Amino acid sequence: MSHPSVEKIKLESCHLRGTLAEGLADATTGSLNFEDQRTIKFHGSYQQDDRDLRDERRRQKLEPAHQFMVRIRAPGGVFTTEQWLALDKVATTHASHSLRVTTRQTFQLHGVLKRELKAAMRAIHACGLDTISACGDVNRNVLGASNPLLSPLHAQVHDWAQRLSEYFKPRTRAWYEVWLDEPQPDRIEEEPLYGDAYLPRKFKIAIAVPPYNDVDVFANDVGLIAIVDDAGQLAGFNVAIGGSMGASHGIKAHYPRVANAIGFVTPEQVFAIAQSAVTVQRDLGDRNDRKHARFKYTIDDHGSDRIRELMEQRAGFKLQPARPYRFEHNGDRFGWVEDTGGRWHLTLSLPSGRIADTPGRPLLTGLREIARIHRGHFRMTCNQNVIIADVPEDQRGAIEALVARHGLDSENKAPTALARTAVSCVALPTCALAMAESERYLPDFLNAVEPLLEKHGLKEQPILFRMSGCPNGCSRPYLAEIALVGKAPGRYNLMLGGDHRGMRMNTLFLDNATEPDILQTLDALLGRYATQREPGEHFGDFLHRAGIIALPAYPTHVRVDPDEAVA
Ligand code: SRM
Ligand code: SF4
Repeated sequence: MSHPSVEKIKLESCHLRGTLAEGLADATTGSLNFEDQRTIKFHGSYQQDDRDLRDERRRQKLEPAHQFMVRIRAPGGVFTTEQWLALDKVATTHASHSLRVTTRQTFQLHGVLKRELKAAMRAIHACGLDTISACGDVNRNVLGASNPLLSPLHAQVHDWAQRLSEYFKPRTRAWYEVWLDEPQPDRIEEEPLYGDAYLPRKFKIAIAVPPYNDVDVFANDVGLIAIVDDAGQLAGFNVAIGGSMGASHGIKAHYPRVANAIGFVTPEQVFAIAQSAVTVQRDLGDRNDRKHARFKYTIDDHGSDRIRELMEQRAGFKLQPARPYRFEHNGDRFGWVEDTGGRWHLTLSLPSGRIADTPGRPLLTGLREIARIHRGHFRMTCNQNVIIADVPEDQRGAIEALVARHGLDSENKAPTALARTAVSCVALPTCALAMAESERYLPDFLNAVEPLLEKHGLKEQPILFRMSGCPNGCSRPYLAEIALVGKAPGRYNLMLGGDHRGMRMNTLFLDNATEPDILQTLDALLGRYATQREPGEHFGDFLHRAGIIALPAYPTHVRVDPDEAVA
């Protein structure tokens, strides 16, 4: 039986209601029907199955072990301690006893059974959160710099992330009806911004505060780069468009792309310019081919200048020339830092963002204990880490004691700088698209690469490593200095030469490689880097200067020079 297209499903879903309420109530299966599996994404949830159990269940003629992933909407990635405890409760009552910090600064819960979904959603709502448009063809979780050192500006950026998220939230009441039993209105509401078919594809917005690009602003459909005036006040934002990581192995027409800066807007112009980008994409984006439907392809098909003109027409003003800025790096800074107001912030590196209790590592329990005494906030970072934020001086000791007791700083003490900053996507066993392991393979790979870094005296050298289980690029691997992109079980594409600021994409170096091949290659290259690098030179930059790799041949603008201030 052929299935209807996603466009048809959206149009016929009555603004994302579909038959979800009935499907959830059907106790004869743990699954939803095909259409509702698409519709539920807009509600922040994916139907999945445990891929470790797939073959065995098939042999036993059982339906797959259906379960749901739930993603929280958390613009700017800030949670109160009450919210932390509430999500912990959801994880331990309705899900797989883990909270997973994502590369977009929020939490995912895995393993929620269909019969538990409603209770989980209601508990999430009860603590002041929701999962509305955390997934689906709409604007997703808006990212905001998590750098607590720049507190006044951070607070403003967090506010912008909240407001943009709210502004682009669909108007449909479907989420409230399905999960909270709100009665359906007599007349279905309008969707003035999105229309009945919503967007052709997902849409992502991020706000960075130079000199830190911890949100990887150039990986977003719209990136806003905060520009500060001479008095330290927010002057406005440079606007970059068309970033996205998704690609396909062996298909040149599907490529990752870094966003290109098209100009500068004042704070008063932000909504208008962001809305113009969303509506240009809504109207011009490809609705026939989902693999060609992201804003980057609309931009490349029509030309960036034409898209800028259209955006200006719709916004009703001309963009000013982009202003200079400089990024130092796109990572997190671990350990304690004091902000300008005298409060303390502790950044803890987490293993692929996974917060669970495993033998000898009670991370979920430890962070729960901290949430019970902590008087500030928790901030998630886009590198899958957590900041215990806004700690008064007199509470540092108590928090430190809990950190030590539960081994929460073991990742901070990882033997190499590369391990501390490594990012890997979820992949198996929950991700339906995974071609190879990622999160579960990361510890083994880090152990294997550590002796090489030690041998070449590079244990403390910051080298950005990222791994994804398939070319969709959820860990933003194409921006890493070294990346593994899964191709098949135990096989990866080795990508090399991104920069440490999230401004230059890497290049395919080894295709379909096994771990021994990858380690042998890295051994040789790290050896050359150790002996031939210039003072302060990063690994990715060295690979380019030494002529070991060239820029990727993507048909897009690529930032050639990482020192270049404005594209
Ligand atoms: Fe992603 C699909 C996990 C960030 C590009 N992503 C998926 C799905 C839902 C698989 C699926 O469609 O069945 C994964 C669920 C796995 C699981 O079991 O949990 C998944 N993506 C994730 C997370 C959890 C990765 C992580 O380890 O943290 C991140 C959740 C972010 C969030 O909280 O919203 C996540 N995904 C990203 C990013 C990074 C970013 O946004 O900064 C990207 C690259 C940027 C981009 O959008 O291009 C990304 N995910 C994709 C794509 C490729 C999209 C494309 O345009 O080609 C897919 C596949 C798709 O949409 O068809 C995908
Ligand atoms: Fe799944 Fe691929 Fe995303 Fe990893 S990169 S979570 S394997 S879709």
